[in-house]
Amino acid sequence: DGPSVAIVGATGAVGQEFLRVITARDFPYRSLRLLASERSAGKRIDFEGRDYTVQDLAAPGAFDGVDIALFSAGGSISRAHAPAAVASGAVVVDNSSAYRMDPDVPLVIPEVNPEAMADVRLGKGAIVANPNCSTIICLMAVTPLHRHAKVKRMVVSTYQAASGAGAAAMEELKLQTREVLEGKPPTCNIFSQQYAFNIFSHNAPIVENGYNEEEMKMVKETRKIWNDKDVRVTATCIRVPTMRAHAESVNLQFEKPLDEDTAREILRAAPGVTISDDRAANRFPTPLEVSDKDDVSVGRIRQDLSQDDNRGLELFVCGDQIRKGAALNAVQIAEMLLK
Ligand code: 2RA
Repeated sequence: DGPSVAIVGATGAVGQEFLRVITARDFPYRSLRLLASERSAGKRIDFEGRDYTVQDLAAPGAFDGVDIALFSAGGSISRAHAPAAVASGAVVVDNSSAYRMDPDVPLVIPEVNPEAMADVRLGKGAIVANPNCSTIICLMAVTPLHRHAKVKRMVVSTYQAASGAGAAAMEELKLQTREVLEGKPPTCNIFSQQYAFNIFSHNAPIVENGYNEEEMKMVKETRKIWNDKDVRVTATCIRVPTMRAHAESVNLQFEKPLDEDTAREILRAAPGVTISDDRAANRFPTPLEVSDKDDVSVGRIRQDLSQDDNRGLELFVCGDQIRKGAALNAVQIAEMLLK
């Protein structure tokens, strides 16, 4: 008697992770429908012992009877097809950026702002937006501290994995790494420059203020999720040659003093957060350590020595971009609909 679920983009990196997370969390779906653009329709996917054929999401009635539709197929697919799903009565959980800043669409991290989902319920078509992965990973660690001492300013530097650019980018990173080690010129199809043994400014387009779209997502989404239009946020997003987990250096300025021991206690109690902060062994969060894990990992917790009376804190956060940064967060939103 669970919900009928549709997955749009089941063949992509996040789509595949939707399926893994549904199994890992024993999500109680009554039926499952795999939808994709015509290009992928017809593909066969074996899931939980059943053989599914990916169907064309543009076909008439594609969303008939669907209670929850998980979308992760890019903004243009979401804009083209989410309204049809909503019209069929489905609650769409959209992993693209298409609707994140729409004032009528909740932008939700279940551990952070569940109240934003108050008006959403099964049977009444709606769209709920999944935040950008780097925003989710950052705010999972920072929000518990914000609730305690109110963040006045947040400065984030991200070190973003290949997975954020899709499965093909992950494959290209592996290919380039082999090529470079063999002294061959790197194959550059996804990015216009060598990625292996290199880092570069995030590939998102630069906007009129000189920031890129990835950085502006961090700024705008943080303000919407915290419902705080005044908090000062700035970011620099960098693509680094890791596979599927993002790392982020976060500098915080608080309205009220917050000492590092109190911060550590707050983070220890925070849902979905693991502390990895071993100064003696010099061991702190790493992308490899959090890969395929649900929790974000936080360390390098220390007072910001450039700020007065304990109003500044430094953190280093790592989180799996495909999992908590996308698929897990979306399935957790779906779980909220079952309560
Ligand atoms: C990235 N956040 O990591 C983007 C993907 N959604 O490139």
